[in-house]
Amino acid sequence: MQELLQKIEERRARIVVVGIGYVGLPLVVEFAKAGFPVVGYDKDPEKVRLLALGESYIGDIPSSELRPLIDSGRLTSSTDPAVMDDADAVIVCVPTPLNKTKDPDMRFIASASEEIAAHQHANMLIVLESTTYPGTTREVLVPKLTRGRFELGKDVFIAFSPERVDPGNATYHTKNTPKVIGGATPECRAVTQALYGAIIDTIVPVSSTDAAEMVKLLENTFRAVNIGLVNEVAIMSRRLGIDVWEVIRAAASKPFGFMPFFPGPGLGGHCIPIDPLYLSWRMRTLKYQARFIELADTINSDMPEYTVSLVQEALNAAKKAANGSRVLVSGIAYKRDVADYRESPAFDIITGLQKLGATVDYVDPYVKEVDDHGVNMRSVSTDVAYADYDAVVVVTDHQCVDYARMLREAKLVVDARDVMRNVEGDKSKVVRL
Ligand code: SAJ
Repeated sequence: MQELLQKIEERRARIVVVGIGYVGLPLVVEFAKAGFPVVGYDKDPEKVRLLALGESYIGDIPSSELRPLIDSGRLTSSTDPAVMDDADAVIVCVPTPLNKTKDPDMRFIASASEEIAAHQHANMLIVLESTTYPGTTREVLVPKLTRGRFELGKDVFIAFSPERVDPGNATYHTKNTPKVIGGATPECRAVTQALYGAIIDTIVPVSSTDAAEMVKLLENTFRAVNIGLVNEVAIMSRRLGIDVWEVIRAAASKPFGFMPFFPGPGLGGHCIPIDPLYLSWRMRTLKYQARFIELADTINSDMPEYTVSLVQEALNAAKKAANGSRVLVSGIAYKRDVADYRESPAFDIITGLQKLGATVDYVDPYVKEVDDHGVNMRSVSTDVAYADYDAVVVVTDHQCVDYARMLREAKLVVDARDVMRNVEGDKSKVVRL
């Protein structure tokens, strides 16, 4: 352990980050900036090629930050797992999606741990950052990475440390976001704390890898359940003839004991709709039903269909059938000001409108084309003539869109993000969630 601590102290520890996506890339940058020799390892040759050229493919990381690190030789990339042969620390940042039956898909974690085991040597630190169910590190990684070859806390160190990347967040980045760390043993936690302490301002140690795994799931379940709550409050408010957006903003004036969440057309991204289901799945194996998680998932998953029904109602009020109408979806990214469209509710909204017989286009300044969830389309031009459509539905509230022009030109706007609240104009043609 001392030898490893020494290497970390002297910034000589060789670090391999497995998976250089929106979590792994900022990590390799921070470690390289701190002076460590770092390899970004990924199965995707395109990411490896772009990183080697110092060309960023993640919105939050400018290429200008990558190039000097590549030129210095401290940061390299590879598709060859053999780079782990002389790694002192391996950090796993691979996806943890759900499969078709909404159960955890552990394929990427299993493959990464197999590869680490195949290239493992004494005195390695392995940290799992991928969001997963409590018990994964202890039940999957520890057996595979000790297996009678290495002794935990002596010549192999294993920990879990959840990622807390918020894509598009201009304030919080890897370095200034506190990092929770749980070690498989106290020695494992000490080594992990030393490593992350070299690049992150605040470290938050917890007592076990299970606790650290649960911290992350609580964080994201907290969001999913509260978003599900306000989505249901939106449905209730509409039936009561109350403006839910006004109510939430007024409730947010309470300086304590309240945190505003806002309704929307559904829950997107590869974290919030997915991570809580890792916890509810785990609880089912223990014969316990995680009711809040499942209820929130039901409500959040119904929001795209609810949004489609609002469009249909609004067209009907204008004496138009959805069937044969032309509808423009404004925004296909899963949240504002990002180009990521994974699990975006826009897909179900588009296919739902098409099932009603509407002709649907989408416009998104960040997403030129999509081929996902049964939708294969190109964005129309951002100077689209809104008047060409019978209805425009705002699904993503990108800040760069000219909503005043949309309000002037559109015949009808279904506003699922309250973007029209402060826009001057004829609000009689706006239907709000
Ligand atoms: N959403 C709502 N209403 C809200 C907030 C969000 O409908 O009040 C929707 C968004 O439009 C989006 C989805 O929920 O479709 C998720 O949004 P998000 O703001 O949680 O953003 P993510 O998924 O990119 O990132 C979250 C992180 N976000 C914040 O903390 C603000 C954070 O929870 C995690 O670090 C990250 O997931 C992760 O990787 O787990």
